[in-house]
Amino acid sequence: MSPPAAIFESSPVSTTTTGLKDKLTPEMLSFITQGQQTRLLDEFAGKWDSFKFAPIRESQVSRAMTRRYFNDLDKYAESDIVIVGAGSCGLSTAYVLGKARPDLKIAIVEANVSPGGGAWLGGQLFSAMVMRKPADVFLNDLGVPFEEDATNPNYVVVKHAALFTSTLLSKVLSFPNIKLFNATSVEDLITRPGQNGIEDVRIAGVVTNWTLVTMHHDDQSCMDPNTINAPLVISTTGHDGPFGAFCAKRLVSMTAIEKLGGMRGLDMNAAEDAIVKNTREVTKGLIIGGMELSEIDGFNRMGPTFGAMVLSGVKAAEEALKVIED
Ligand code: 48N
Repeated sequence: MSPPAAIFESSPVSTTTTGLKDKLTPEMLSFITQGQQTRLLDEFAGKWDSFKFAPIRESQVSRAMTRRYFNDLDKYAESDIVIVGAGSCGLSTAYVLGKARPDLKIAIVEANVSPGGGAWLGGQLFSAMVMRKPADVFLNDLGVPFEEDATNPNYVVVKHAALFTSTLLSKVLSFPNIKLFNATSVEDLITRPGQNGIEDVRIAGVVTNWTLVTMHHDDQSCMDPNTINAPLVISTTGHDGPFGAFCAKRLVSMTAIEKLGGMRGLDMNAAEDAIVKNTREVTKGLIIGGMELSEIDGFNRMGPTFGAMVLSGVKAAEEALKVIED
């Protein structure tokens, strides 16, 4: 089927590429007919000699960045919810909460410059991401295309993990009530005394610092941290990496819980069900989800499958709404 001539009249393709019309497959064509076609080539083609950016003064760039950042620090110093860790579980939690409660101020604190945690690859160096059903429900809601596997109806495959993570990240960052503080670590928890001493301590926010400072407290003079007050913290800091399972480990070191359960060996079936079902408020004001939970409860790990991460995010959001409404 040759593409309708009208499309080529208006698109740059017709001015720069001859004979392409017959090469476009219907799928390639769909990118043009769905309004994906771009006029950028037309916009700039042939005009480079006279090209010039609008004038700027460097301080204007600096003020454009810093004014906004410090406004955000001021605004989110009192948040309704802090999510620690912008991996697949933390971002899924934020996505569900952002859609359910656009009135809540949600701060996400992520230690890495780049959020996304372990969800940029499907496993080892392989890009396809497997999610077991019913996690396909989350992918449909998010609008991420996936393939059914003809040989096995029990899972779906996203062609590249980065397609899932970048879509989730872009949706979360588009919510006006959610702010991501990346390259920033949670290095402690804000606490309030419980009725019976340390055992039922209430978590009331997080202590933060630039990640590079957090990683070098031992080899440079202490640089005091910053804080975010919030009645609810949701920790999804994963099971590995420089700060894996941070809040779980901090609860032990402050003797709010006796010891970690310690993550068990890999068992996909056992691990994914357990993590989704047990995502919960582990102590007043602190919900733990995702792989961090395996460290608390001693669950198995599931390896290269991500359905439990997104549905643990749904469960964490549901638990958060119960706490907020109580
Ligand atoms: O991706 P992760 O590590 O954690 P989850 O729970 O979102 O997803 C886990 C998943 O990627 C797997 O591990 C898969 C399913 N494999 C399982 C298996 O068996 O191996 O994201 C955690 C995020 C990271 O981006 C960290 O940088 C960040 O949390 N983080 C922190 N951010 C701020 N402050 C901290 N103290 C901190 N600690 C970790």
